[in-house]
Amino acid sequence: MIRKTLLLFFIPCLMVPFTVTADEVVATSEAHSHGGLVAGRPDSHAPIGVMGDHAHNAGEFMLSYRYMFMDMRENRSGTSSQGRGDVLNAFMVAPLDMTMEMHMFGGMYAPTDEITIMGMIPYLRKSMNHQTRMGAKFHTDTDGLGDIKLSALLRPLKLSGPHSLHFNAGLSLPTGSIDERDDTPAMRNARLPYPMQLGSGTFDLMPGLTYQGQAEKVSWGAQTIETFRIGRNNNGYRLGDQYSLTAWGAYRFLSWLSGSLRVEALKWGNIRGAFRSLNPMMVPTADPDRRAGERIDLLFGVNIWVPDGTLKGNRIALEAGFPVYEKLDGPQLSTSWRMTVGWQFSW
Ligand SMILES: [Cu+2]
Repeated sequence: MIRKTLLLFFIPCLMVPFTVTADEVVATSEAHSHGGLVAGRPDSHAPIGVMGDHAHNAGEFMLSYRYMFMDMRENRSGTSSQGRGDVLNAFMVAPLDMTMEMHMFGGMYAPTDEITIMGMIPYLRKSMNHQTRMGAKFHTDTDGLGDIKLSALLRPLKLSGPHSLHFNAGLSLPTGSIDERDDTPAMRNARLPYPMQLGSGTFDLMPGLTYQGQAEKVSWGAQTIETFRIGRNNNGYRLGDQYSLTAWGAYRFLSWLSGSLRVEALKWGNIRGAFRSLNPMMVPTADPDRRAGERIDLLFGVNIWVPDGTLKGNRIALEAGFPVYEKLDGPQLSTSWRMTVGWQFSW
């Protein structure tokens, strides 16, 4: 349903480039450059779901807020879906659906043109519905601080022309709880399985590389960011490493409005070690060998940038999408759709 709504909304947007005439004023006089790029346009930032997409020039600050939502439903094993009966044949409990919400507060500052430092503080809320083999349904919830991320965006070379390239050097701190509990039919205040925890419990290195390019009406970019977990956490396990590769294109409809289309490929591993308090026979989310997967998402976005007036420099953006391919070491809940909405202001 939501997938259809997204397509119905965005397909007309994609048609606009062929119908709209050039009626815009490019605010070039006000534009400062991000590397070789014009910063004063809506698509000088990547779609809002991409983190660490742009560096700043010396002395610039930025504040941001993002709200992210992810909806997961139906179990999947490999690329085929599994009914709850299939899951309950092998486990005492089947997850039915899950939602994840994140409020993310971010700050950026560039002491020099070559280095931008960035911090992100997430607040998470997770909610999962289950059914037992006996037919009872129950619900678990967690919320709290997630893993704080610190990054340096390094731009050692200025590319000639409208191109920009930077390295992402990120570190994720184990500030999110890995001791979340809630009531289940089997036990009051039970330890919750891996995907309901709020953090990795380990220090994680997040290296990456980001490229962006611009032309008159269009822009494009690509980014890869990896997550490598270090050691084991206090509960004796390490989440799987993650690999991501994304590429996008954006079209500037108006001086203040752009639309984007993005593809993101994700791959993540199984858990090493295990938390002894979790019984992997009880529910698939408690099994460290049923966490890995890979996915390709298609995402549609809108960026708005205020070129003048009292709100000058504010940005508002929305991006939403869904998987077009998904393969899971399951049974594992399948991603139905996700979205990010955000606000950014720099000075
Ligand atoms: Cu910024």
